[in-house]
This record gives sequence, structure tokens and C-alpha cells, in this order.
Amino acid sequence: MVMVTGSALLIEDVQNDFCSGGSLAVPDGDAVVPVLNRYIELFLESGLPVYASRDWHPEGSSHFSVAGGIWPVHCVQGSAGAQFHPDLRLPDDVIVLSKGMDPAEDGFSSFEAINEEGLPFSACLEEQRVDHLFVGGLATDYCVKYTVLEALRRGFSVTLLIDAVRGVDLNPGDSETAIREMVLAGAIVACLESF
Ligand code: VGL
Ligand code: ZN
Repeated sequence: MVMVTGSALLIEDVQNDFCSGGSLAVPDGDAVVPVLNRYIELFLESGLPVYASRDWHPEGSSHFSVAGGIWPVHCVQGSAGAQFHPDLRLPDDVIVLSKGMDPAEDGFSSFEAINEEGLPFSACLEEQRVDHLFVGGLATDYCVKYTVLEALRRGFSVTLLIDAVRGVDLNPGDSETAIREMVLAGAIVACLESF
């Protein structure tokens, strides 16, 4: 796998609420942390951009089951559950993206996210001349899937970092199905050994 100019790493939602002990814990979710730490090093060493998205919901989001959605309350703006996993090593040059702020939307795709200056993710990518996204994080069958499929629709090359994703699997097999969908849509699959 060659990471050339135009490549960037995108880490989806590695937040406390999606990890063990969190309100929407993804099975084995914490396992992505050491693997992603290695990817972060690889990309930053090569001078390539690293983005970390976070689910960042308002308290009354219709995404939550208490307000008509299907999810337990999670990743409420400013809460401990919304913080990144404490072992995820995010240096200062990592760009934090926030999404899910619209109380009426799920906001699964990172293309709905903005950076700390309010710039949409797609504009960040344009500014940094990114045309190939390497994606890992949580959860395979929701944010990772929606983001990867949207990136492919928008014409980006996408590599799914298969050793750095885990899924919710509300229904058994959802993650496998999601991976198949992403590959059929054009995603490449890679793992640390590919680099
Ligand atoms: C996610 C379920 C609800 C995700 C976010 O980050 O994949 N999943 N909110
Ligand atoms: Zn959410």
C-alpha cells in the first residue's frame, strides 16, 4: 500500500460511549485503539492529514429512543461519553470533526461534519487536496459505512482499514453485510500489514 500525496486518514467516532462501559458500547470496540494509534503515526510521519470525527449530539436529539429514534442516549455534546477514548493518541495536528448536531438528523456520514472553525469536511478535503481516504473506527455498520459510501459517491478513492473497524451488529451479520456493500461500491480493503 502506498500512501502518496492526496491520501488522508479518517478515524470515525472512537469515543467513550462506543467503547466498553459506554452507553452504546460496540462489541470489542476498544480493540481499534492500538491499531489506529499505529495508523496515526504512519500518516503523520508521512506528512499526511489525519481527521478524527466525533458523534456530537444535542441532548434532545430525535436520534435517541427517548425522542423517537432507536439509540440509547450517547455522545451528548460536552459529556464524558462524548470524549475520545483516553488511549487514542491524537496529536494537536489531528483535525477534529463534529457531526450529529442537527437534532432532527442521525448524522451518520462524516460528510455532514464540520471542523473546529465550522468548515465542512468536504471543504477541508478540497483545501488539503485529499482524493483518497483511509477509514477506520466505529461503527462499521453505521458511521463507517455511511461515510465510505458517500465518499465513493463523491468520487474519492477509499481504503477500508479492516483491522481498525468494529460494528454494532444490532442484527447478527450487519457488519459483514456493510463490508460487502462498501467493497461492492468500490472500497479497497487493507490492514496494517499492507503498509
Ligand atoms: C453511530 C449509532 C448511532 C456511529 C452513531 O458512530 O456509527 N452509530 N450513532
Ligand atoms: Zn449517534
